[in-house]
Amino acid sequence: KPTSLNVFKNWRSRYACQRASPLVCVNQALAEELAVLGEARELEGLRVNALAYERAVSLIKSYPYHITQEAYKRDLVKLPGLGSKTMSKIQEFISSGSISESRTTCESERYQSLSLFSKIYGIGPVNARKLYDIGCRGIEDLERYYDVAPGSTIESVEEDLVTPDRKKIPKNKIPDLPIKISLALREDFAIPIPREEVEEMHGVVMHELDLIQPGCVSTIVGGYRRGKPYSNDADIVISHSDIRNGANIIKGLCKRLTQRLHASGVITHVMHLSGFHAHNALRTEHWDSLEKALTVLVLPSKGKEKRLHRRLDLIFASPAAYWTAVVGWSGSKMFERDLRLWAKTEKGMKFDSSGMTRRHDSKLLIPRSEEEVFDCLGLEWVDPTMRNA
Ligand code: TTP
Ligand code: MN
Ligand code: MN
Ligand code: MN
Repeated sequence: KPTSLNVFKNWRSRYACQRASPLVCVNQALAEELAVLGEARELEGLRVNALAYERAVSLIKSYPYHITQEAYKRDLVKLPGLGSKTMSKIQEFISSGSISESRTTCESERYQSLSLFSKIYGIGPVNARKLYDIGCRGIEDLERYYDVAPGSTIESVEEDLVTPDRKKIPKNKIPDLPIKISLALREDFAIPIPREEVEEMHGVVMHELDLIQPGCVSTIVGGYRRGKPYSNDADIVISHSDIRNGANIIKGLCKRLTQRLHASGVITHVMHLSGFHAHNALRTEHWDSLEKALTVLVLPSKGKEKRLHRRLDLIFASPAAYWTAVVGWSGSKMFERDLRLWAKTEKGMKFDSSGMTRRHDSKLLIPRSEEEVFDCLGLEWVDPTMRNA
């Protein structure tokens, strides 16, 4: 069904968290063409330039009309945050239907390699460039460099977290564990996960959790919640219904559930388990203090159907942090970035997945619903399916 234009009424707003951003927008081809330039800058370590393009993409995603010369002159020139570089690229797209720099970029070997490498979980732009500089071009080169054959068995867990009796491996001996796992399982990971399968993953996880701790509550977050028909992983935020004692109940539950699912063979690999130590390589701006497990799961087979390895992220929050965790993990990345920026610059508050605090007196605000998170931040409600900024 067509979305009412009224949903998009805030398209002029500076912050992505004030705007409606659908999964697929009216000017999708332009958005994708600009996104290439943003990604290329990011891969080259030009964060500020990348952000300018990412912001432009995000603004275009919220703009409800087809971008023509007329619309450009009437509306785009007045938008905050569209710089002259971006504007000339948009001009070029309006007159020719593509952006020449985006085309050249897509064809360049360097972009193709860096882009491919950075899609491996655990490889960021810095790492990708290092690999390129020592001569790596394709996935086979990475397999050689990291000494992983496709489908090979990788020591599946971090240290003694899941197999307590195993001899403790010093951390510096396995710095590339997530990368090795991602390489070994890349053929499975390349196949996107349909919504029904995300729901099945959620069902299996919550069934097991209920056996060790009844009364838990959960929300599937991430791209699934934003309406993506296919996801790269399943992200689940979990808490407990006991508002008074939930924080104690949740403590340590992430590790217990992960151990249990690993023991029963549902979780095959653990890339990261938080609360103990954090892999610097995996640190992102998103880091929060919640307990989480970044894992790989294989669903029990139905009949003779072979199930694929799937990425599964479990995030545990106390009842007080549940709704900020749900908002903080629903994304998109740009929506989250502007949520934090909005909270800080416009409201004198600090927002992250683990809570909202008023900065002048450090008071922690405890929302009882997702709507209350938006209320506390002085934001109009944005439906999760409109957070694809
Ligand atoms: P992801 O699972 O990495 O991404 P996604 O769910 O949006 O899309 P897909 O899995 O299909 O590729 O992250 C889950 C959410 O966590 C994401 O929607 C936003 C948030 N997040 C950040 O804000 N910053 C980050 O660096 C990461 C990794 C996630
Ligand atoms: Mn990466
Ligand atoms: Mn996800
Ligand atoms: Mn995820």
